Amino acid sequence: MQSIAVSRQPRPGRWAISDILALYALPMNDLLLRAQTIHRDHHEPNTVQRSSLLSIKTGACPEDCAYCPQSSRYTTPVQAQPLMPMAQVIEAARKAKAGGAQRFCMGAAWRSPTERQLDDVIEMVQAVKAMGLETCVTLGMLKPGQPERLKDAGLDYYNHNLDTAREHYADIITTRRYDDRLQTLERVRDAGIKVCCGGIVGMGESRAIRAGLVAELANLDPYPESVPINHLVKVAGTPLADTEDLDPLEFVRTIAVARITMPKAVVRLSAGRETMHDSTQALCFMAGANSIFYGDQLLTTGNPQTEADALLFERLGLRAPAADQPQAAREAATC
Ligand code: SAM
Ligand code: DTB
Ligand code: SF4
Repeated sequence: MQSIAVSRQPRPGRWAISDILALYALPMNDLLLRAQTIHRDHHEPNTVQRSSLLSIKTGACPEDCAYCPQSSRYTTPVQAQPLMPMAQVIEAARKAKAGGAQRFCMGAAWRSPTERQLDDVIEMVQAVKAMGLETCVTLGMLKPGQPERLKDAGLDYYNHNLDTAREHYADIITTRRYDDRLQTLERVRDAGIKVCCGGIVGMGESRAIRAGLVAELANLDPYPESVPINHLVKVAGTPLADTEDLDPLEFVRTIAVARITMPKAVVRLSAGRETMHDSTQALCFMAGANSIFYGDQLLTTGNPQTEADALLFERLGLRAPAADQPQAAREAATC
């Protein structure tokens, strides 16, 4: 019994779920002030980093993630597509760059890539990197040696989400374990690739589960450089298609709590913006979000039109950052 109690105590300087729940419970104005103050201590204010997404291999995924339209277990509007030819990837990256994206993220609906599949992705990473874009891929679980191959190809970020709290994981995904995810994250970190890791809210979870997800992320040592907070995109045919709506202010609170617990991370307001009111997005930026997915498409679902985003940024006085780095990191680099 004692060892269980001890293992639940956070190490010094780490976040207890009770501390995170206390943040969630603050009056909204106090929470936003605290998040915005921390944000300004570590980041250039009024700037938003932009990443574009491309699904390079779509659907027919053997995993059973209850939120995902790409799982082969569910009948959804997604049409499976094999690995995209290189020329199409380059064209998409060219368009993304011309549209103002700083990073190009390529996603594949795999449980785990084979060496042969990785060969193809490596060529894509090299080509996109050579275009002067930052590179990110999300390919599922990686075996030993695979992160090193991606690092050698010039990969900047690997996206691999924890998605929810450990205790909620088996309700959402049964085909892999939480520790499998953590193992890939450790391999990516050890290879010297920057970590992009976040989760999804609005899957019918309790606030305690949301706090548990944030605690897992914030207690990674070090915590991720990039933290995507996705709002569930409800897709017909998936088990979560009819999930009750999350209060938008609870989503804003989640962004604020991520900002406070991971001060230097770039917090991305990720999936779910297409149906999100502009005012909610504005509150998310006030709460410390400083990145978005930019472009009309996420992987298989829609995202706001780039023109609509440009207009929203103009209304909010937001601009692209001078460099895709937290201010503290830039200052350290120039000292
Ligand atoms: N198969 C790889 C994996 O699972 O890591 C990479 C692609 S997977 C689609 C990347 C991430 O997309 C998931 O971890 C999840 O966070 C997010 N995602 C998938 N479907 C979503 C949905 N309907 N709403 C919000 N986020 C979603
Ligand atoms: C992340 O955290 N969100 C992105 C990206 N990483 C790969 C994916 C969102 C997917 C939303 C559903 C879809 O378009 O298929
Ligand atoms: Fe497959 Fe990734 Fe979708 Fe899960 S989230 S079903 S692993 S593509």
